[in-house]
Formats: sequence, C-alpha cells, structure tokens
Amino acid sequence: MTLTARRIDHILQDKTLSAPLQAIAEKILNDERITPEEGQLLFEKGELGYLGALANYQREKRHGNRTYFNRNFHVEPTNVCLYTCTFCSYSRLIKKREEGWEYSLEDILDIVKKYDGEPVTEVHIVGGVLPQYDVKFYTELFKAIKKHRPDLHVKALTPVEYHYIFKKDKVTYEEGMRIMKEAGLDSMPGGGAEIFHPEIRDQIAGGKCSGEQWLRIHEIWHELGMRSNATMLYGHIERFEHRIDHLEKLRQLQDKTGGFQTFIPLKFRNQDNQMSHVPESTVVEDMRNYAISRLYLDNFDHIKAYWPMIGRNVAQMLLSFGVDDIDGTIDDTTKIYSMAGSEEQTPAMSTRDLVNLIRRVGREPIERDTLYNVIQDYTDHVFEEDEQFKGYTALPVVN
Ligand code: V47
Ligand code: SF4
Repeated sequence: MTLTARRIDHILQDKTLSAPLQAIAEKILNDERITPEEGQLLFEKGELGYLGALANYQREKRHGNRTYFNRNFHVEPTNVCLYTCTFCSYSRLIKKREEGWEYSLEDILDIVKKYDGEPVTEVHIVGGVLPQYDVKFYTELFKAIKKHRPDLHVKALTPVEYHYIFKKDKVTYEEGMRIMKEAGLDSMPGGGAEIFHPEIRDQIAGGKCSGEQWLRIHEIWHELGMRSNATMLYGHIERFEHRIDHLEKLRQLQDKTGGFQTFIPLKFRNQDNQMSHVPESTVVEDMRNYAISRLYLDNFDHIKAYWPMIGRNVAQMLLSFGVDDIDGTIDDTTKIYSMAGSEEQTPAMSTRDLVNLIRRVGREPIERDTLYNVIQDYTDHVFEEDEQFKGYTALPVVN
C-alpha cells in the first residue's frame, strides 16, 4: 500500500468520522464517482485534513509528484468592457474609456513580436468586450499571429466574446467556431464560466452569455476535435449548492466530449470592483475548494492553481491538495488580477523561479505545452545560478 493510500486507510479507521464521510473516503479509494449530494456534504462537513488526504491521493494516483507549468504570455486587447460584471475591475472603465487601453491588430502583433526568439509556447488572449473586436478582427489577428510564428499556440477568447461576436455578425455558434479554427485558434481558455447557476450568474454577470451558452460553445469546440479549459469563480455570493451545480454541469459535458483538459478554480478578489464589500474567502476555504474540485471532477486530468491569482505560497500548498499544474511564466502580461487586488502586482516568474517553487515542496517540475505534451522534465535540472548559490540547503519535505 502506498503512503497516500495508507493515509486514507487511517481515515477509514477513524472512529470519530461520520459514516457518510467514511463512505465517501471508501469511494475515493476505490475510484468510484461521488454524487452531487456527497459533494455538497464535502463542502459542508469535510475538514481540511480529510479533504487534503483524499485529494492528494487522487492527485498522486494520476500524476505522482509531476507538476506541470508552461512558458506563456498574455495579451489583453482591451481592459474596457461593455458588460458590467460586478466582480470585474475592468467593467467600471466603460464610463471613463480614455483611462483604459484599446489595442489595434498592429499593437497586438508588436507584443507578440517582442517574444521572437524567446522559448514561449503559448499566447493567452482574453480581455474586455467592445464592438470593434469582431469576427473579422479576431480572424485576422489569429491568421497574422500564425503567419508570424506558426508554432505559437493561440489560446484565445471565451464563450463570452464568441457569443457576442457571432450574434453581432449573425453566424451560428457552429459556423463561428469553425471559422475560428480555420483562422488558427488552437484552444480555448476556461474564462467566462463564473457560476453557471442563473440565480447567481444574473446578479454578478448579467447580460453576458448564459451558463448553457458557455457550455454549448465548448461542446461545439470539442466536437471539432479541439481542447479547452474550464474555470469557476468562487468565494463571493454563491452558496455551496451553486458550486456543486457548476461542477456537475462540467462533469456531465466532459463525460460527453472529453474535451476539457484542466479545471481552474478562480478565487474572487475584491479590490476596485462593485463587490468590494464582499469579503474574500479564507485560505482554508480556498484549499477545501480545490480539494473538492479534484475529487468531484473525476474525468478531468488536471487541476490548475493559477499563481497570479492565488499567490505563490498558497499555490505551493495546493500541490498537496489536488493541484498538479500552476500555469506559466506570464511575464507580467495580465492585469485582471493585479487590478482586482491580488498580491501579485507584476506577475512574472522565470522558468527557474517556477521550477524551484515546485521543487522546494518535493514535487517534480515538468514543462508542458498547452496540450500537456512534455517539453522538458526539470526534476534533476541544475540552473547555472543555483550552482553558484551555495547559501541555502533545502530541507526535505516529509511525505
Ligand atoms: O472569466 C475577473 C476572472 C477570468 C476577477 O484557461 C476574476 O488556462 C477573481 O479565465 N476576482 C479570466 N477572478 C481568467 C481566466 C484564466 C486565467 C488563467 C488561465 C486560464 C486558462 C484562464 O478571470 C474571468 C473571471 O472569471 N476574474 N475578475 C476577480 N475580481
Ligand atoms: Fe467584461 Fe469579462 Fe470583465 Fe465581465 S468579466 S466585465 S465580460 S471583461
């Protein structure tokens, strides 16, 4: 029996644990699917140590100590948006548009060209919604990026933008996604999902695509043989039942298409937006939420902690709570979280920083491309700078 399985065995022997929580632990040990009711119980009653042991068991069963990252940069074409999502620090700028930015196609290409010769593998493009950014703009953009650098993976836009531009240009979702694929779109990021349930979605993200429309656009994309990610914006006005509803809908679609690669829980940050009065979730609630996501989404290969949002230290801890991916180098190219109050005001990490962040908690850093093909295993890699730096001895991580 492995160490993590032995830990679960201890849970099963724990006489103070309620029978339903014991039954769930047994299911996890036997790789059986948990029900929405059991998921709800985990949110209500699962304490941190119990959830962590179960989620880590599943994490290590799937990936051992392997922990993925990539080398990427973001382009946010604009931080002005027609929509007024109450959690978003971008939405307030529509009233004072001159304070924001609105990049042209050439501006964006100039940003992409700054990375010529750099070993980045992915550009992540997402931003506000404005009328000038339409089907023509984005197809020309994707084609131009691909022409300039064919090997750069274009991970771009969410159903929020696609729904808006397809409606404006009177194309169906099916036609629209085909056009995007032909123009060079490689995959879709997970944004815009927020909370699917209309009771919450109407309050925090009214007017933009519904939960059903978000799911449908991903489904169509998967039917074209393509991959995408999924997110959930948690820790604001939703209740546990809304989180379970969200996870359940993703699990059902994944059963159908298998097209999702990774799930990214996004912690609500409360600075400079219309929900600044709503307190942020505690670190304990964050960790419980990641662990339950790992347990519930049994058909998702990866759970990602997006370090610019959750912070580097918590990202390190989450590697023992179900997470096996911490996204990328970013290079200070996203403002979504710094504007919303994240500790990471200038998010950028060198490959060495990322590798060491992973290694120092006893995990194995693996550089991947967007589709999780392994680019380099950094487990035993020695960076020149580390050879010169003799002052620190890493203490062993006790497993
Ligand atoms: O959809 C906006 C969220 C998302 C706030 O697929 C906020 O690899 C918290 O989806 N507090 C965009 N969250 C970012 C996103 C993403 C990020 C990294 C990797 C991937 C991927 C996807 O950011 C939005 C929204 O849910 N967001 N404002 C805020 N105040
Ligand atoms: Fe616009 Fe997206 Fe912000 Fe909503 S979350 S206001 S759609 S940029």
